[in-house]
Amino acid sequence: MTEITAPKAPVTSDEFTGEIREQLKYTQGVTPEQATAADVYVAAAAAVRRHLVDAWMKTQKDMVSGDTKAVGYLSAEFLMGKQLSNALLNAGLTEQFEAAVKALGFEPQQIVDAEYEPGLGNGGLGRLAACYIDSLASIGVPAFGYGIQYRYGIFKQKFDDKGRQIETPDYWLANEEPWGHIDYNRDQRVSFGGKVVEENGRRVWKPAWSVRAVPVDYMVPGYTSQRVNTLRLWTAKSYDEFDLLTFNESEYLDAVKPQVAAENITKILYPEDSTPQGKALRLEQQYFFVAASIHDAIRVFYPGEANPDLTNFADKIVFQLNDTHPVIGIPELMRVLMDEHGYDWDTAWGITQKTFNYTCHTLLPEALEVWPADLIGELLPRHLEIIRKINDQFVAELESKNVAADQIERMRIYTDDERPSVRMAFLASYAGSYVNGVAELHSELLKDVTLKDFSDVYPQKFANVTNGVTPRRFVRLSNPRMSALITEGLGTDRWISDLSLLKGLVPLADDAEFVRKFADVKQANKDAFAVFAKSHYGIDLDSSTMFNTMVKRLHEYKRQSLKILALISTYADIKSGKVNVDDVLPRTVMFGAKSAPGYAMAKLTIRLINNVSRVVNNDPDVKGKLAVHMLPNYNIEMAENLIPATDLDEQISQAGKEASGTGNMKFALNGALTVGTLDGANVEIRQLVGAENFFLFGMTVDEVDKLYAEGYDHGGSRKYYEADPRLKQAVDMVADGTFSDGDKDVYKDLVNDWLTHDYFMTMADFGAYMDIQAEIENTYREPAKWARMAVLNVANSGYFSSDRSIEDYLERIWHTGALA
Ligand code: NTF
Repeated sequence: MTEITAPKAPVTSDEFTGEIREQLKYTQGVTPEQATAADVYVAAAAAVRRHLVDAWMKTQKDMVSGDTKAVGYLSAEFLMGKQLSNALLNAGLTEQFEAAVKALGFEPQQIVDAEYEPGLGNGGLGRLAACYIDSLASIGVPAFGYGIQYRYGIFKQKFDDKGRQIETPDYWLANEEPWGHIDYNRDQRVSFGGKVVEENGRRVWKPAWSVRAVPVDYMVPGYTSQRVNTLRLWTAKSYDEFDLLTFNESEYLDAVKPQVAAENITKILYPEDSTPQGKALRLEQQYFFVAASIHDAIRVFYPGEANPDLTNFADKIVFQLNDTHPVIGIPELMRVLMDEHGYDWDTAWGITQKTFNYTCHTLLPEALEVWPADLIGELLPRHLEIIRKINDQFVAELESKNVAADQIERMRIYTDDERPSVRMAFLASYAGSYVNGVAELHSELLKDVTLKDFSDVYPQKFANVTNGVTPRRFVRLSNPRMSALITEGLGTDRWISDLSLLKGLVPLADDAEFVRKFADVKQANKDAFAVFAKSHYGIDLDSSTMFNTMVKRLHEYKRQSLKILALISTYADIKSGKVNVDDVLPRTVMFGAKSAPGYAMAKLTIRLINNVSRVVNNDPDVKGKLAVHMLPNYNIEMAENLIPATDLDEQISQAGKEASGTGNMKFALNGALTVGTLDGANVEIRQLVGAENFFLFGMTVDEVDKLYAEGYDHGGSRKYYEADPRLKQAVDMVADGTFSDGDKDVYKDLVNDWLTHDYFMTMADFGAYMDIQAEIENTYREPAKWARMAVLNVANSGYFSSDRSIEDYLERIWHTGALA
């Protein structure tokens, strides 16, 4: 008997059909005969939402009246993905939905496809936030996700006829969006600019302009927890205040200008990943959503109180700062407590310190935000004063601890040089209670390198929480075939809410029948992806070949160029007859990657991949052996389809650069094997799945450091190029125009970088990478062995559930738990 714990349907299929019909008629005003798939999608979304409302209201009530501290997850990005299937799963209505839409004359997939994916994030950081609010709700922790409802999400990616990335706007709100509920009655005023004056011995901020922050609420249903939390995304609206003077002069368009400017604040998601742009509008966005959220939390937790006692604020809610983007919330809470509620500095400081914690998501120094002080001063003059005072207090504290003068200088939050600036990561590290990294290696490197000065002085603040991914979306929903097999193998579906139960699959790795079924599932997923790729991208995939995938943002440190050079080398070997074409393991290599629009080297790499793809795929000599595809517009939907269909996943960043990675976890959980370096969470994945079930290659962090010390990035790479004929040939082919119709100029910046700087050591790791590929091919030639390894990857990856990550946050950082 298989134990089924999945949510039970609250209504029958007929009843749910009736509810959808009602929505069609009374909300949308269409008859079932008139209804399109888009109509049915909106109606189904509204119908499932109704089933979540009671739990949503109860959760809010219990959160405010109970004594369980809530979590406010402050994040500039929430990369949610489509909502319908997840809402149906958690409401227990999946089968009823399928029956209902069939009764209305549609296929379920048509309705799911009618939803437009919201892309309110760049990559891992935003997707992690989405996984975390799913887990908070599923564990039953009262929580708010607080962020921004951008009107334009991450750009849509296309390629032109030369293979270059073209960005087009993502106007995701062009059609009805049934999930977000805009609540004009819970708005907040957010002000900017102006000056600070002295009034009765107090500093008083006289802002120059204000924006109306209006919340758009999304339900975040927990899986089997009966809890529904809130994702509150703020949108900027102008106040209805015309500049009458101008208006009287009948300069109507001038009079509405400030209004238009106000609404620009939440217009667009900045498309840089890991390398923030210090633009004023970005600081406006950050302050806008954080200020609105802090005021909102006070409104929620002290309802109707004109003079609330905020000394217990940190017992009501703890704010997690998702990277540096929301760090301006620290001086904002200080300001609110002092200027709006009359607390003295020390009281305000005590509350603020207890309220905030900071998660760092990077190791790249350039990704730690630093704002010019004059920009902050112009936009938020009172905040700059507070930041400077925090800095003074900090410096005094360091002096009292006898920290050396040069170390204090390095640690300053406010740099007192000719162009003073504010280091947001340092502000967060000093002002918050905890600082955490996102994988064990990353947290160690934060302590030893990136934030070493801080960990030396405040060692007790530093913690690790290894990232995780939600098993609902990234296993149960994205891989139904494997999910059914897991449930069959374990005799229960409880693994969906307790992923550690996957361990129970370990013995089944030696059960030939189970392993065969597992391999069949993978094959079925590959076949399904081939159909998906044909309909979405118009490409033909041969699902009898190995599916080898590299999907993530395009960044030099992630080293897509290492993969493409290896491919070129293999291609050249087949062409030259150096390897017998019959000995080549047939492979389909798929890339998916967006580049920041202004990141020239990344864009050039995309162009190269597209052109290698063009040359290889059109060459009859390698047909059936090697195919390369750059799939356009990598997004959550593609991930959900491609990851379950992948045999081999690439996690080949230079050691010491990828903070964690979360794609790596999704692949392991879906039975792909990983080829990877000892970087980020790869280290923990390998430990857990077993070194024998992971294809490790490349230099370690220490070896990388040693090479830098030897001056590698000042000409050291050339030696590797000269010494390895395979590498030399691959680089030469890029240089000689093989992938640019003979034009030697196209890739010269890439080639030049490889041979002179190669900061991320692609050349130095190339040999090891080629060697491991040979081992991978030998293993893949033994299907039963490969499938067994894949089963063991799944069985031992339960640790990478975001439920476990949230439990770690609760225990190590937030010190709170689920509602009773
Ligand atoms: C990213 N950081 C890291 O690059 C990934 O390794 C990590 O898995 C995710 O965060 C989630 O923790 C960023 O995107 C940023 F912006 F912080 F650089």
